[in-house]
Amino acid sequence: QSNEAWWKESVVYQVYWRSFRDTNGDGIGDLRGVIEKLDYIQSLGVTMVWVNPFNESPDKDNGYDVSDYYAVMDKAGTMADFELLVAETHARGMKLMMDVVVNHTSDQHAWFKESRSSASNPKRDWYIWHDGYQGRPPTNWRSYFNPSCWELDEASNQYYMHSFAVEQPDLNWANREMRQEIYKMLRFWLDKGVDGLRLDALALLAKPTIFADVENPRDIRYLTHNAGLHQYLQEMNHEVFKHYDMMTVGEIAFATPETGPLFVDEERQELNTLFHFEVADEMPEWDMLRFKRIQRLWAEALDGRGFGSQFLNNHDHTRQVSRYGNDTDYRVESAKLLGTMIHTLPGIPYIYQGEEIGMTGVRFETIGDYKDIAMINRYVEEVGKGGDPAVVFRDLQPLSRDNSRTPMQWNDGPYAGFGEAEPWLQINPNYEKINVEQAEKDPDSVLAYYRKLIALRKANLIMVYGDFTDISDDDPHLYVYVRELEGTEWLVLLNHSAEHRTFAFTESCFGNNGLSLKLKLGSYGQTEVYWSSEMPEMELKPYEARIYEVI
Ligand code: TEU
Ligand code: CA
Repeated sequence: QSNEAWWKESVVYQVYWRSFRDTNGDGIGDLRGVIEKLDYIQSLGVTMVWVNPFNESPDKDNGYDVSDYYAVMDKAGTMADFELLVAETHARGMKLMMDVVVNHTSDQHAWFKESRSSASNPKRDWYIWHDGYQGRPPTNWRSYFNPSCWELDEASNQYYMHSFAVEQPDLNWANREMRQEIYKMLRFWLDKGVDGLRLDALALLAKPTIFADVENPRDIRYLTHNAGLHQYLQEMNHEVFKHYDMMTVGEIAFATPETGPLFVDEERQELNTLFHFEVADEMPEWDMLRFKRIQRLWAEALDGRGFGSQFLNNHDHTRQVSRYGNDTDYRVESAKLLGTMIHTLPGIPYIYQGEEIGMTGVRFETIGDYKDIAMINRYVEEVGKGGDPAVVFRDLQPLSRDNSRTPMQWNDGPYAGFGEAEPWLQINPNYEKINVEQAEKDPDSVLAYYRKLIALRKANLIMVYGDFTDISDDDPHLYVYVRELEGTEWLVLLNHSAEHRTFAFTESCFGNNGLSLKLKLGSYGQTEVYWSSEMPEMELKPYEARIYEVI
């Protein structure tokens, strides 16, 4: 089964390059910094490196506002640096995934400048322009980052649509010519040797058919999953993807087990895989029963049809150990537990830089210390409506996107080894304890455990192709499941709590009376190897994770 489609067996490491390693002392990470650290990335055992957007950009939304799709932004480096990154990644047997933003551009993109130059410009229709309604914006729709998704252009007295910041006008995917330009751009990068595309904000490509007020503008779902979306993706596949040996992962907000398979069903020829956000966007804190239900429904929905993804954090969400684990008393233990879960559930696992050393979220002192445009705009909006600034600030801190964007902690020296200068975003003060150098020295570190976990997954296709059965029902702390492939069974036991917990096996767990378990990996580094069914219960320590083979 191996390599029938290599992408299914991927383990992806996400590099938020501006916070990874700064090599020229301007306080901002860069592509050369990624190259410098490729040996480290390779040492994790991952197969693919996803790099966040590095195209020319005024950087209002950290690169997600592209002003030139064919250029590399100065902060990131040069085209030669990028080409070297591709070559050096390949030289280490890994693949490179690029992040492409095709729902919108920057308002500084030449296309938008032309589009806004006059209502009769040929590129007018490349963006979404509408007349106002009785002196107000065309509809009451919100954007992700603002109270309205409409911005008035005074010169033409029309509004343009922006699903994100004002500086991120949405492209009009209904325009054929514009779509062809996007496909051409994708081919340009694929021809440079890019192996994978992470496609940003795809659920928003097709706009609502009717431009009218909605009853509840805050529930932003109306911006997503509109008619035409799947045609665009099929066309993109037909024009671009299917001509390359590549992997695609779509960022699909509000995908559900009902709609998700429509994107990744192999027969439909759209995308290889997707990110859904039923956890990261919609489950603010750990909720075991909810999480189990989400996993069960997605596994059923995708079974035999397509491949999903597993992640608990990325550059848009706070650190998983702070949000879904326990970053005080059990930081190391819970980081290992969450990692075990992500790498043993069905779907392609993603590691977000720093997760492998158990990096945590931060609390900066003032709003001025934050750079996240989503948080800042939200703060301005709430305070503008009369909210108490201190309260608004406190409420926004836990989920600020800057929690995950603080510089990578390489060592306990100046600037945590990130670079020679004050970084663009403050370093988490805990870098003196939590850093790569320390983790390298400690055989029980989260880092050492991640390496074993990834190696185990790569050596055992059951983790990729095995069926999934949850046998822990509605236990609120224990998550226990079986993966099964061609007669081989693996058992994963996870105790998501700060107490000792006992799991009682029932006969239905395995349907036979003899049960012998061979430990493949345990987060407490147990030495015992066999466990037998004569002990029908198993005790797990706080945040303990174990992976067994049933023999
Ligand atoms: O995020 C898009 C997004 O739609 C959200 O679902 C995201 O989960 C949200 O920001 C969480 O608070 C993508 C990028 O990942 C993000 O960094 C960009 O700001 C955004 O698109 C606009 O390009
Ligand atoms: Ca730099």
